[in-house]
Amino acid sequence: MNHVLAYIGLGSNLDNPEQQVLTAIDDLRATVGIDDVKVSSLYRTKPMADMDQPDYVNAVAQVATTLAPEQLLDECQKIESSHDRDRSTGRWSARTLDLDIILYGMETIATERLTIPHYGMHERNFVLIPLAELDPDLSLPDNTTIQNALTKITTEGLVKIER
Ligand code: A4P
Ligand code: MG
Repeated sequence: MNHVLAYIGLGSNLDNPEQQVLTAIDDLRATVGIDDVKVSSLYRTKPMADMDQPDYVNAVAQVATTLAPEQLLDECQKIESSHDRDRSTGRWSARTLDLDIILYGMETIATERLTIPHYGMHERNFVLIPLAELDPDLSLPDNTTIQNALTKITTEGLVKIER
């Protein structure tokens, strides 16, 4: 079967965020239909929009998958649930684990459940910097490149976690 390279953004700011992200990576590796996983460095980041919540740990995983986009989303949401993600607390609230599909090959998707590329990727240094680490030559579906996107952001609020 053909594999698609997809990129998944991981984020956590509750209940030992670093551990949440590391175990979520193990969960991705254990998922049927995800056959290869490469992970960026982990970064400690300030909450967007100066929200009054704990710092996040963010990373990006590159996955080679045979899953269709909505199937991949199903698997990501199962992993979030297994990390006791509380969905009743509203958008942008603190969370144990958030998995966002950033890119799915070169596809552009706009359905009720999925917007790909992820709507916030171009403004988020904690997405762009790990993406560039995984593939510095990455082309984006809008015919721009990761290198071009990087010229538009700063490293403010972002610190690499040395491991
Ligand atoms: N959905 C649509 N497109 C996608 C996609 N590409 N990937 C839908 C994943 N899901 C997608 O998501 C709500 C719905 O989005 C899903 O049911 C799915 O059908 P959610 O994870 O339940 O809600 P959310 O994460 O609270 O909302 P949202 O808008 O995804 O928030 P973000 O953009 O994830 O932002 N600060 C730092 N430093 N680091 C962070 O990671 N994250 C957030 C949340 C806020 N501040 C942050 C960070
Ligand atoms: Mg989300």
